[in-house]
Amino acid sequence: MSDPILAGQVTAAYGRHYLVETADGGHYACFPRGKKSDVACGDRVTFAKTSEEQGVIETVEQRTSLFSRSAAHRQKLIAANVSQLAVVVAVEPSFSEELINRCLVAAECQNMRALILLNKCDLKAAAAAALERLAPYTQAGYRVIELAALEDADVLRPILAHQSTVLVGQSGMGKSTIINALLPDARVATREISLFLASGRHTTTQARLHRLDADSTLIDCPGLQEFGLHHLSPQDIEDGFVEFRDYLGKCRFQNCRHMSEPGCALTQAAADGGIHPQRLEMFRRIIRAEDGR
Ligand SMILES: Nc1nc2c(ncn2[C@@H]2O[C@H](COP(=O)(O)OP(=O)(O)O)[C@@H](O)[C@H]2O)c(=O)[nH]1
Ligand SMILES: [Mg+2]
Ligand SMILES: [Zn+2]
Repeated sequence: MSDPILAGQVTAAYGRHYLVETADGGHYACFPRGKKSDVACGDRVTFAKTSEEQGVIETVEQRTSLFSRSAAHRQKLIAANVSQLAVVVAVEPSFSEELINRCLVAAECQNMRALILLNKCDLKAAAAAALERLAPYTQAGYRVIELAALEDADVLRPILAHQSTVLVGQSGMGKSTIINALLPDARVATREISLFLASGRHTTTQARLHRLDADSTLIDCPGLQEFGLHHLSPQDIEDGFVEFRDYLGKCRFQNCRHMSEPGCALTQAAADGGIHPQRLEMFRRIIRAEDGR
């Protein structure tokens, strides 16, 4: 007799192992069939149940979104079926603005909502300066939420309600503190899952889906230092800077790359205040970096 086929959602990704949760609360350690692994945390899959606790992933359902980055010219899947990106930065230590911009572009290209969480606002002496650094994003229309997760993360609950959110950031910004504040049992659960999937090998999960309530989920992934966008075209990157959309198509040259061409509508908008000059500078930096591809 062939193995029964079950349906479920990937709630943890660890190398080529995935934890799949079924609607009745069952958990299975699953491998994808074949060598190629194109499954992400949050994916809805079908799998053949090969033993009491194991399965082989057969199909991945069509995704509503796929949040991903490139590394070493390979696309790395981070989270599937997410509606919202939350980028965590902190008052201290200093954060990378390039990383913020790259994450926002990746989210926009998947039609996700995006917002920025400024953590450690209890460090009052430095908080104002950190908030000031985020002015370009506020001007572009992104919400910036101030919080001190070590004290309280409840300010996030209404923002996370009815959404599937992926939480990203450099390490040290307070992602784990946020998860633990929202989900006190998360640390224990993550350790158990690592053991289950790795059969005792010492390592951490790549991404983990937490359920906040019946219709809100939060996908947590390890700290990111780099966020490659090789999988996107220059056109995608341009579209990923939302506030540029009002000006695109208005440059003197139809094929304007918005670098130093005369009559560039974006350059003009940055001079007039319609676009924050730092966002245009960041766009140019990303295009130059990714164009060497
Ligand atoms: N002052 C302050 N420190 C915090 C806050 N949130 C996290 N931290 C500290 O920042 C450090 C990194 O936090 P962690 O959650 O491990 O960051 P992660 O690497 O993003 O998971 C730890 O020492 C935390 O105690 C906060 O709201 N205020
Ligand atoms: Mg952490
Ligand atoms: Zn232009």
